Amino acid sequence: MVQPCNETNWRVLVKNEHRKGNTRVSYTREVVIEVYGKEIQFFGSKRFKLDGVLKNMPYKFSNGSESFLVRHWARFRHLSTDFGLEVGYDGHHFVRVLLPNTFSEKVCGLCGNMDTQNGNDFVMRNGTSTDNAAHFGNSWKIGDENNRDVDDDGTTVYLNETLKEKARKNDSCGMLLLKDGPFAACHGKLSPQHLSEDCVFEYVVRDMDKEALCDSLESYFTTCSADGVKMPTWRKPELCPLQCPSNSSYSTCVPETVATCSNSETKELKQSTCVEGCVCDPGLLWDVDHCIKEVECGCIQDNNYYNLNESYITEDCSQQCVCQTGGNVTCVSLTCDLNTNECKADEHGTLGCYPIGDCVLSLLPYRIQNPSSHRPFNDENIFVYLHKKNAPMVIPDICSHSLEKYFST
Ligand SMILES: [Ca+2]
Repeated sequence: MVQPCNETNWRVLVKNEHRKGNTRVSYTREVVIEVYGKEIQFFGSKRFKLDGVLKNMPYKFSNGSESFLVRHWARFRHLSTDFGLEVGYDGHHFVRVLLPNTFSEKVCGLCGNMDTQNGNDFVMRNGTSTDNAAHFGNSWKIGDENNRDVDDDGTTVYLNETLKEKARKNDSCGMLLLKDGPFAACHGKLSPQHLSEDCVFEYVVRDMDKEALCDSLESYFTTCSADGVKMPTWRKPELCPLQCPSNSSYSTCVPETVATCSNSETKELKQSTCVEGCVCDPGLLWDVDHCIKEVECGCIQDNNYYNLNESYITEDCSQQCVCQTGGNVTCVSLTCDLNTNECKADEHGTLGCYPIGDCVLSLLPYRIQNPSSHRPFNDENIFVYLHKKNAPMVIPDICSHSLEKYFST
């Protein structure tokens, strides 16, 4: 999505998916940020992954002058680095990347070159320009072979004219253009013309799903807010209401410095822009997605945040700890013999002590269901079979890796 053109020290990637059976629109389901040799993954969860390990927010990384902070900011999972890169993801569809002006013309990718000129952003990975959006997008595609290219046959999607007219009405996408509407204050900063047509397209293509309209209006509002534009609320009880948890209320401007359990961490942040979201009643602290009293705050240990009563294993698997009231942590020693075990995260990101080499090969005179873990061995009635040690032979606990790596051919 965004990366420096001539350096490889950081980049922002997105993974998209189709939803509700509609293959004409894609949504961002995951954002991956690579910085300082670390990989930060944001997805629908309230937690995030750091190098594959699930962690709570806030999380602070610090190594000499290199630092970044991962935390919740209103609806956003938010990353900010010491060099000014900021990435926000709402866990649903909206991603934003903010960079200081010093990066102007120095970034490449789907977001363009940040030189304030609109017409020159379709530069492909190989450095050549194109006017074909599919070619442009496909050139920046990475990852496995299953990520198929977008068709570039040049055909335009046919949209029903009656529905387009409906989508353009003042109570729908047309609201973006209203000179006396809720978004008017931003018109001078960011022209709504193009975005309102995108809104019409999205709304119709997504079968007049109200969520499509809300996504578009919300995107314009969020982008303008990031630019420092103050606007009245555009939400109404019948139009994209934002439900706030108990003891909190909706605000068009939740500041970056909102009070949380780890307030000391956020004090050093600059108070610049705001995002819409929920703010706690006086005296309460924002904790991920609800408001709590100070006594309900969790614990900060080695830059990690743990919720009250949360039990966890330390990063080296040497201790099992529990976070208790007042930020107190009590631990017991954990035996993880690293000669026969490894301290690692499983596929869900949960840290644990797992036996090394717990997979064994067996020769069996019969076939077991899972086709990926067995293969005929010379005599067709003998099968080679890869399974977990001590797993029952009837419904086997299959090893995740491929059988093929055990054979040289
Ligand atoms: Ca540009």
